Amino acid sequence: MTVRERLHANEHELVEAILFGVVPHGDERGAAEALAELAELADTGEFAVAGCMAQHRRHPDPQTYLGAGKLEELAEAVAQTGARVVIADDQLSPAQGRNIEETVKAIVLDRAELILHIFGIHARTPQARLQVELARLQYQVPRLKRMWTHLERQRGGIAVRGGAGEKQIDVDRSEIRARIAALQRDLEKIEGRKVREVRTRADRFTVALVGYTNAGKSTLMNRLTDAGVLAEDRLFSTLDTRTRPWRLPGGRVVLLSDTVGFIRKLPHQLVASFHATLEEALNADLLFVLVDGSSPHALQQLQVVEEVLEHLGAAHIPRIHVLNKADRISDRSVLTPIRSHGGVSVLVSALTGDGLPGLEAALLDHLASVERDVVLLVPHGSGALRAEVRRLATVLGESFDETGSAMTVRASAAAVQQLIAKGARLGDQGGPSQPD
Ligand SMILES: Nc1nc2c(ncn2[C@@H]2O[C@H](COP(=O)(O)OP(=O)(O)OP(=O)(O)O)[C@@H](O)[C@H]2O)c(=O)[nH]1
Ligand SMILES: [Mg+2]
Repeated sequence: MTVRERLHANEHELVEAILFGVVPHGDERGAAEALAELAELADTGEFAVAGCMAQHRRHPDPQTYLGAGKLEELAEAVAQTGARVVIADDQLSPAQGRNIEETVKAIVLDRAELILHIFGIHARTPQARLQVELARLQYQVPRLKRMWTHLERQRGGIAVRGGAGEKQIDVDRSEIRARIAALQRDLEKIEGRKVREVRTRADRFTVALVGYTNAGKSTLMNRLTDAGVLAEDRLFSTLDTRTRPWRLPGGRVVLLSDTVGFIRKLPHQLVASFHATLEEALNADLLFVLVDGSSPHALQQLQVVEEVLEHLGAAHIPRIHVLNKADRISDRSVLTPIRSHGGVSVLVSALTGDGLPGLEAALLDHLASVERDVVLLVPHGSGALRAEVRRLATVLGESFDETGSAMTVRASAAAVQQLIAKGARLGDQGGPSQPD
């Protein structure tokens, strides 16, 4: 049952929230885009949007984020609508948060806390749960406030610890620090296991699906493999990395990884604690950078994804741009700026399956450019080894003689080494060599 269903079952109304943000002068489109995305986040976080307010300024006010007049307007809107929550489009400093709360008399959340809240709702695996808890505590340490959870509305409480004495704050802070250390230890253990798991498949060509949240990564993963990953029209449905074999036409199997999506202004606490999850995917040999081609913000979203990839040290990994949701694009000329962004791009619909043969062909082309063709000799009676060759390499041809079979294959150096370790021998390009 989703949180929304659970709340409806409990007959709890959605909590009303007013959104606000600071945007540069003259950037009307930027303002509308920023607040539209924040509204989507608020919706995913189970809030009902009761109003939006953008202020054009060069920089947010260091003390109050909004200017004094705008802050009053926000307070009036809260009083008029009865909204219990206001949500800022940026991460607020602890002082900004406190000052707004005092004037506006509502619970103040910021973009980072809202995203952390959504991650909290969607975390399913033990690793994701620990990572979210770690990120939340790290966000909390300098603020010492109780964070928003969906239980909040049931208690009807205010998310701020009111009037905590200095002593209490010290106790809380040291408790939080101890919990952070414990979480880090637990996560290291899980990550150690994952690293070993990833190493065991180093000989397999791996493609990672990366992209803005809601671009359709999980839908494509489900189409291409039998992963059965949850895909839905909500932000951050996927919080962990899942890797599955993808069988290409011709029998070659590569691995496909689906992982957590990116977003503008991703809270740095989350990037830090999800580093291991992302790293697992970023060990890939090739990235499919998925873009929702039907979104009016496709180009900006692609730029955000590229920034995050660079930040994660993945700028060097070769990539193919996958422009998704082709079924929803009527005017394909809108894709020109994305296509001219560089590299190979393929238009697909993960929903209908349109364009997937083109994607497979682009992958095979890429494999042809990074792998080499060799002849592997496999003695008679080694059925398991032949099957392994088919899994790790693309078989281009095969001939037989009395010693065994000569398989002409296209494979990475790592895969060839692995196959030699398992008993294959390197032959001439011509065919089976004489036994020595
Ligand atoms: N029309 C259309 N909808 C699509 C297509 N691909 C995905 N979707 C829809 O887009 C929404 C998001 O899809 P997901 O696969 O969950 O997206 P994701 O990139 O995994 O998102 P997160 O895990 O939340 O980051 C779902 O409602 C999908 O049905 C497509 O090709 N066409
Ligand atoms: Mg997903």
